[in-house]
Amino acid sequence: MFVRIDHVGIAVHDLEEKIEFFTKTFGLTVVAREVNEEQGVKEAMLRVRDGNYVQLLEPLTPDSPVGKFLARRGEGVHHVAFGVPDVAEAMRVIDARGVRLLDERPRHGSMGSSIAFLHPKDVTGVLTELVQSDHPGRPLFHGNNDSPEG
Ligand code: CMX
Ligand code: CO
Repeated sequence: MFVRIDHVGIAVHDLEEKIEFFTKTFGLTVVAREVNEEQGVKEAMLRVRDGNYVQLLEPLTPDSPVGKFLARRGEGVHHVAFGVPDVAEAMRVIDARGVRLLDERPRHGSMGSSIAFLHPKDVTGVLTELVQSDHPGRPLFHGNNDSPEG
């Protein structure tokens, strides 16, 4: 059901400062910036290659998911996001396998994607995000050898 690692979400106090660090140190490029009120974040997507990103997340408020995480643990990896062809279908299957979904239905994610989160306690402590995207810069599969047909 997972077709790629779409992004690693990193919680930061100061988005501008950390964008500067990641672009200067690793040569990554910012491909999208967004304020997502529903998720309580100001964020930037930095491209590793098409379909694979680093997502930098600054909380909009201290009581948002990322705000609470920063207060408890400080800056660091907040979640891992996997690309799926159909997020609603993946949610249905995963729910049936007994993993708690944090979203009842897909929500709006970066670059026009549809996303849903799984409870970290049910995924060995890793907050897990599912991402469905038809963005041209986010191919479902990489190369011929990666295609589902083999
Ligand atoms: N990764 C792993 N564990 C986490 C976690 C994270 N990111 N955030 C919280 N937890 C753990 C805490 O450590 C805590 O564990 P203990 O009870 O063992 O101490 C437990 O979950 C509860 O923590 P909390 O601070 O009380 O947080 P809440 O239960 O209120 O919320 C969670 C936790 C995961 C349900 C909430 O953060 C959530 O709904 N997240 C999904 C939405 C989200 O994170 N959006 C921002 C990103 C948006 C994007 O990627 O686009
Ligand atoms: Co994310």
